[in-house]
Amino acid sequence: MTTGTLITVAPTGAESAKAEVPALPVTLDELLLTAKECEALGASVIHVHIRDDQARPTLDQGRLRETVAALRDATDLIVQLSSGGAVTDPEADRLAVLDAAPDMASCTMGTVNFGDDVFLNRWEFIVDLHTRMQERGILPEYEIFDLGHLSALYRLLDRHGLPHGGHVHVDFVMGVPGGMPGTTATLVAAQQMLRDLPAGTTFSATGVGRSTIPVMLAALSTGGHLRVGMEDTVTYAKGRPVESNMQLVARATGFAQLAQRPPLTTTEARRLLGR
Ligand code: KMH
Ligand code: ZN
Repeated sequence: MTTGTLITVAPTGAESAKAEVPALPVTLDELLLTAKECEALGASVIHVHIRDDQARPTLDQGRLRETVAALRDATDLIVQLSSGGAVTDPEADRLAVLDAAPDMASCTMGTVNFGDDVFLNRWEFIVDLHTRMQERGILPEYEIFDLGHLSALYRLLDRHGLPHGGHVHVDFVMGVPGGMPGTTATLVAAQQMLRDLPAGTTFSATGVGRSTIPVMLAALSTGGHLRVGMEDTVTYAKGRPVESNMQLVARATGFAQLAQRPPLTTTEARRLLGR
């Protein structure tokens, strides 16, 4: 059954430098303004990475808590913290992200080459993240950078049970150099593999860089949901830098409406995800 479209905005990420991408929201004020405007345009979930006073990625506990509280105060968005952080972040700090008690947190389902770096996600670490989220009532978004990560998810749920609330939601992060390509064929293959997961499993997809549009169109036509934002895309079209996250959310909303799958409200999104 096709539903409306859950739109997640991933406004900041850990990879782009503010000096190179001046429109990137890095302060709390910039993040809150972005969050409010993206909610008004159709986003219902926000995937959050935060920065320090020098605009460098950080997992500082105080800042994370303050960010979660401020987002809840200013918006009705479902707040999803990144447990992925930056490729240099230690596992202990990534686990401690859960102490900030977000509604959701990402949980990447395996190691992947990440450009010239390696995004390390050991099995025991994944199990730790999953079981701590189960205990604390935080909904994981299982991030899938490669098709084998879906086999790992199957194994995780088989051995350690469903997330708190029982709903399984995955996000295909496509087009990372070293991960699965951002193509329709790959998205269809990934979607087919979801058949092995519990009935009712939902998915979003995001295409990094120039794969953003093909992935968005493929996701909409296969019943998937969308993640967009400057974490994944800093070029709007050839030779045109992204002006703001709002520009990307507006484009996603437009595509979703054309597909006759309009954006879910935050209330509808909470119902879909069981939050
Ligand atoms: N920054 C990447 C290394 C996540 O948020 O969980 C990892 C990432 C995934 O962005
Ligand atoms: Zn992220």
